[in-house]
Amino acid sequence: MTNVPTRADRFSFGLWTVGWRAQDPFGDATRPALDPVEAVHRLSELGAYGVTFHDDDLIPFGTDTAERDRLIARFTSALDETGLVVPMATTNLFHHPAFKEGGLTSNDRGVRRFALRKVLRNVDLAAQLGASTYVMWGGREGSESDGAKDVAAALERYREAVDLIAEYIVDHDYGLRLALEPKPNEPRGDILLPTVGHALGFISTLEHADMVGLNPEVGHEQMAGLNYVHGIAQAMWQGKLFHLDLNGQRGIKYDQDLVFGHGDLLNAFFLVDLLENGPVGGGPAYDGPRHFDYKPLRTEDIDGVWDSAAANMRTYLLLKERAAAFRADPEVAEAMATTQVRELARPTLAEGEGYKQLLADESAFETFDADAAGAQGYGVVRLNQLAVEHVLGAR
Ligand code: ASC
Ligand code: MN
Ligand code: MN
Ligand code: MN
Repeated sequence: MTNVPTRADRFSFGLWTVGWRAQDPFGDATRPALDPVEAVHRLSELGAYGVTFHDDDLIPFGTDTAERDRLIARFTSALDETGLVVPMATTNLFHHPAFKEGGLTSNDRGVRRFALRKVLRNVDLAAQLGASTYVMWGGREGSESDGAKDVAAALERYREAVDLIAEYIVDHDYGLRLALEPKPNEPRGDILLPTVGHALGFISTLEHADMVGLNPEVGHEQMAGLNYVHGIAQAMWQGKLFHLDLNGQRGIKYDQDLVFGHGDLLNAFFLVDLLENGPVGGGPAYDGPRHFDYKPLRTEDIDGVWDSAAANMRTYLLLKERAAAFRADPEVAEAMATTQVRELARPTLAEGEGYKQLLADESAFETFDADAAGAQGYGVVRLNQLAVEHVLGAR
């Protein structure tokens, strides 16, 4: 059977995804705790190549050093036994009550210093386990009242923190890159760096901007009503798509963390097409891990957890196959020609042309037939319908 995941597909999962016990604000956990060692073995059997973690997923908050070493050792053994790798790690700066007013941008300076130390400690572990990306998701960096948070000062502290972590990585020659993960809200009423665009703007202010990029999550952009494919396309264009969190979300509501493709399926199709095949006008495809950050539904037992993990990968591979068929379809090529989508890759100015030549070109303005341009059809609906039909397996 095709569409069976292999290591070459580079699928990875957070320990916190399959390990989520499904506690929510209205009810208790519905599943028992999952041993990270078992998660590694099961993910490996399902065809994943990597596993990622928050420090606290692997080493519960407050664990003493001897026990910490033991937990790391048995996790490392599981990695060795299965061949699974750790492409990415991150810090939990959101669970403990100490972080209720923020981590790296808490109003309390002691909390900020503690948060920094917690990050640096886990950066050491990430490097030790061979990770190449370190994610920073600031779930508690934000506020509920505009009176109780000085956003400019908070961004200064955020910048100070990211600069320090980057400097630490450079000094230790860890080869890690930092990836900021935007989210508009939840758990805070409003979170700092709420979207891909905000985060890109922030990165441009950093001392080590070259080693800081993004980890955009499907649902997080969609919670802000934004088009994830557009965000990813811009991140790729700016060389900032260091990593990504694949999942599903249905509209502007709480963070659903559904299985990939179980939200906006057509957007997921165009996403996989972009990641796998690159922009239609040319340019590189995405070459990082295909990482899932989803939560198995609260209705599921442990079998349902593994079914949902497999569903993420299978859906991705099916969409990859559909995207390849879409790109190879002569009727799609014809429809694309009508939309002129590939014509956009051609520079607006000719080689060596400047505004003087543009002003001298009467065909650009004086004799340009704007009415004819306004009357032409682009055939976008036909192209989109062909995409729908490929997704539905009708072509
Ligand atoms: C992360 C990350 C998230 C959150 C969330 C925690 O590291 O990428 O989206 O933490 O999954 O529940
Ligand atoms: Mn999410
Ligand atoms: Mn995420
Ligand atoms: Mn999440």
